[in-house]
This record gives sequence, structure tokens and C-alpha cells, in this order.
Amino acid sequence: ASPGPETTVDAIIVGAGFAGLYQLHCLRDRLGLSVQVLEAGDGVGGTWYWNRYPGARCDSESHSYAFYFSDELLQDWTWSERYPGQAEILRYLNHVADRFDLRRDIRFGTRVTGAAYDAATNRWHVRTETGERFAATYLITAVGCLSAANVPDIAGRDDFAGRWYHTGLWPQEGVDFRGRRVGMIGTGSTGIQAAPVIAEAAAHLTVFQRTANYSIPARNAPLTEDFKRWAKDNAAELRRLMHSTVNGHPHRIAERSAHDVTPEEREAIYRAAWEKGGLHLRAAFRDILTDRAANDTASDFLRARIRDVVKDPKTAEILSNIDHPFATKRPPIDTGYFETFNRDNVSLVDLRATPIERITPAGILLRDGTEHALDIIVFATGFDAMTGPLLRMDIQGRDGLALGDAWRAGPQTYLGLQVAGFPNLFTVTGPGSPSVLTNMPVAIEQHVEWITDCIAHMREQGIARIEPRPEAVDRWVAHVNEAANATLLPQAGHSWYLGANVPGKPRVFMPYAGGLARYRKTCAEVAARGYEGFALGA
Ligand code: NA7
Repeated sequence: ASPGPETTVDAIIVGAGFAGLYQLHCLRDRLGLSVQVLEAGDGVGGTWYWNRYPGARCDSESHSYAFYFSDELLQDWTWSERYPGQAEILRYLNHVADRFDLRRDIRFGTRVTGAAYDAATNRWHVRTETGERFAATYLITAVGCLSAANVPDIAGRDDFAGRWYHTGLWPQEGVDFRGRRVGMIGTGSTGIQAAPVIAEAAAHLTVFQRTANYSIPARNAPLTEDFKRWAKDNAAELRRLMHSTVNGHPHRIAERSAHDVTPEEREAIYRAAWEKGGLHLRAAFRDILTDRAANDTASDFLRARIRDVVKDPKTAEILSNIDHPFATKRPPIDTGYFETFNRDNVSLVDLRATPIERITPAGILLRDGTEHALDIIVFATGFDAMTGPLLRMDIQGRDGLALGDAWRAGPQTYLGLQVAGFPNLFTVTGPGSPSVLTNMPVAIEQHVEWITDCIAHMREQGIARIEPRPEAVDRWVAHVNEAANATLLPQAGHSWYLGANVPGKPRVFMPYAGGLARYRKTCAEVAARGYEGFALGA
């Protein structure tokens, strides 16, 4: 078929999750640009549109997992639980889309399959899976960091006679587990949320664990009326707090060291954090993520909790045999995860001891010859994180330079916002930004506002293009490495922060671990100095 006519706008935004929605609002309603949002899903929501697996819930507390740019929006919306569930977040983002009349500039069911920059006209040309074509001066990716599903290529997968699903591509109508024998592969945040809910419904659940993981009870509960009122009355203070913390959460990391207290005091502090639930344990001491001996105290505490809960000693041993320091992989929080293994209809397979040989029509065959008969396989196997969503779009910069070639040895950005050789391409929460180590909406608002201010500046000053200077990129990449190496984070050799979960992916620590507050300051200073490190061209 011959290509259709090309639609030209000022800016194209890819994605309609938190990032794309706010970016559209800023560029259209604050700067007056013509904007087209292209979204693969049939609705807004991004992560929360696709991740409908049982038990899907946010790890950030609801009063902090929201846009803070509009006081009216903050006052209008009321969360119901301490941690918002998938359905409630999706309702929230639909509310935002309606409130700011965003839908009219979003094209749904439209997956971007290519984008190429033409230097002669200073235009990005974008094509979609459905054959539509768009052109724009600015191309802004708002595709998220955990949106390219990682479905492991296990031999025999397509011969499986039952049904299989990836948690990040969950069917809208849900999956009926009743009476089914279910196998779930993966014990990251997702598998840890899903297992207890699947186990309630299924005839039997077998969890296939490759890497044992820590988890902390979320202690989710309905919010009290007092708390709801408090969060609204203190919105300005909460905003200031989230802008000033290392990870954008509305609580501070303690200033004391784990070595400043006696073992008994430490135990009491961990106990209290454990009872409080969620991410507070990570904040109990300032050196949990920087000092191995300090970290060991937290890691040992958490391993002991697993052994307290899980009754079968062999299962407890497999679950607590964790080989990375606490919080060097994204720390899951759960509702009854370890308790699930005390159920009669749940069993655990240790893939380190007996790896998967292949998937058969009847189920999963292990290398020791054991075959687990299954009706449903759930892949809770995570994502090709951070770079995956960008590389899958086939983006070509100046002179046909493919992003995949530019990033062969790992992602190279300036501030996680721009790539050398790709003028006027902005990557919201791109690799090299702190986003995935933080409370995401706070990181997103900062990026979107920085990009908006940058484009406003360009239009005021008659600047046609912006891209980072290669030496600024080199400096930033070195700084990202340095920041990671100042922490224990690179010690989790199998984390998605390092790309280690995807076979063949370069092992590079992708997010910026220097903290959100410091990063915000750096970005602001760069802009104030006339976009230092960027080449601005006519
Ligand atoms: P994660 O955290 O990447 O977890 C994926 C899990 O799947 C993890 O336990 C992996 O083990 C396991 N996995 C991946 N591939 C395989 C294969 N081939 N065989 C067996 N097991 C495998 O993804 P989630 O979806 O749980 O969470 C992603 C983020 O979403 C989370 O961090 C929060 O930020 C929200 P591995 O550790 O690689 O050995």
C-alpha cells in the first residue's frame, strides 16, 4: 500500500502514561504548540494500562504517587488505599486525561515503528505500525522504562498446549485461574505481588525461582479520613519534601549509620520499620546502600523474617538463599508473599538447582527429568528495561545514525534527556536519569518541566535545534558510572538496572544513582548556564 499523507505538528510525544499526559498538557496548554501523542494501547495509562496482572499495585504510597503540578487536581482526587492498585491508578490517569481535555490529541492503538531525523528540514519523520506518517520539529519519548516485555525464549514455548501470559501484557478481560494448574516464572516485584492472588484462585501454583529475593510486607490498608485530609492539607509541604529527598519519596533516609547503634537497637529499628511496612526499612540507616557491613545487617534481618514465616525448612532455605545485598535490586514489597508458600496448593522450584530444560506441550520439564504439568504459564520475567522501549522504535538520528548503533556498548545520554546525533529528541526518564531509582511521578514532572522550559527557551531565542555535545555525554556517562560505583548497586550482578536479565544486552549500570535532589539541581544549573553542554543551532 502506498503511504498515506504525512501529518505535521510542532511536537510528537510517544506514549500516554504519566509522562506523555503531562508533556502534552505542558506543550499544548502552556506553550501553545500543536502536539500529537501516539500511544500503542487503546487507552491512557502506560504501565498501568498494560500491567493488569493479579495483585498489580504500586510500591509508592498513594499520596505521593500522583501529579503535584496542579493544586486543584490534588485537592480533587482522593486515594482509597495506602498503596494504589492498578485499577485505581488507571482511573486516576483517565481522570487527568478528562480534566485537562487531553484525549483529543492522543491517537490510540498506534504503535510507533520508526522515527528518522532529516537535518535539511530539521524535522522528525515518524511512522506507525498502521502505516500512518507524522512529522514534527520535536520528538519526545514518554515510553517508560519498564514497558518492553521480556518473554524468555525458552525452547518449546510455542508448543505449550495450555495458555501463557506475560504479566506486562495482561489480557484486558483477565485470566480465570479457577481449577487450573499454574506455573509462574519470576520472583521480582511482579511475581511477588501476583503469587498470593493467583494461589487464592488456582488449583495449584508452582513458583519457578531463579534468583531468591527479599520482600517486605507492604501493610496495605484503606486510608483513614484523617490521613486523606492530612495529605491534602499538607500538599505543599509534601511536594517540597519529595523534591528534596534522594529518591523522591515523602520520607527522609535516616542520618545515622547502622554502625552507630548497638545490635539490639538496630534490631528494634528494623522491627519497627518492618511493622511500618513498605520502603521504610531501606531508609532506616544512611549507609544501607553504600556500606556492605551495614547492608549485611539489613539483609540478615530480612532473611531471618523469611525463615520465621515459611514453615517448610527446605522451602525457607531456597527462598532465603539470597545472594545480593538488600536493595541492590529493586526491593519488592508484598501482601502475604512468603505466607503463600505455607499453602497446600503452592510449591517452589529452585531453578538454580534444577534449571528449565524446555517447555513441553504438557508443562515445564526440568533438567533433572521432572516434568511439572501445567494449564497456564505466567511469565513474571520483567522487562528489557530503560533502553528496550527506545531501541524497539528504530530511531535514526543525523545521517541515518541508528540509536542501536550509537548505543551498542550501552546507553549514552546527557542527563538522561538527550542523545548526541539526535537533535530535538528528548527522552523522558531516559537511561542516565535517576527515574527508576525514585518515586516515578516526581521524576517525570521534573523531566517534563525541564523539556518544556527548554523548548520555550528555543522558541523565544529562535533556536532551531538542540543536541548534546559529545564531550558532555562522555562526562555524564562517566559520572553515572561513578555514582553507581559509590553505592552497592552494581553488586547485584543479575539486576535489570545492569541489563543482566536480557541475554546479550550490554552490562552497563543504566540509571543515575546520585540522587534525585542532586540531579534536579544539576539539570537546573545546566539550563541556567544557557544549556551548558548542549549545542544550540539555527
Ligand atoms: P524483574 O524485577 O526483572 O523480575 C523478573 C524475574 O523473572 C526475576 O526473578 C528474574 O530472575 C526472572 N527471570 C527472568 N528471566 C528468566 C528466565 N529466563 N528464567 C527464569 N527466571 C527468569 O521484573 P518485575 O516485573 O518483577 O519487576 C520490574 C519492575 O517493575 C520492578 O523492579 C519495579 O520497579 C516495578 P533473575 O533475577 O533475572 O535471575
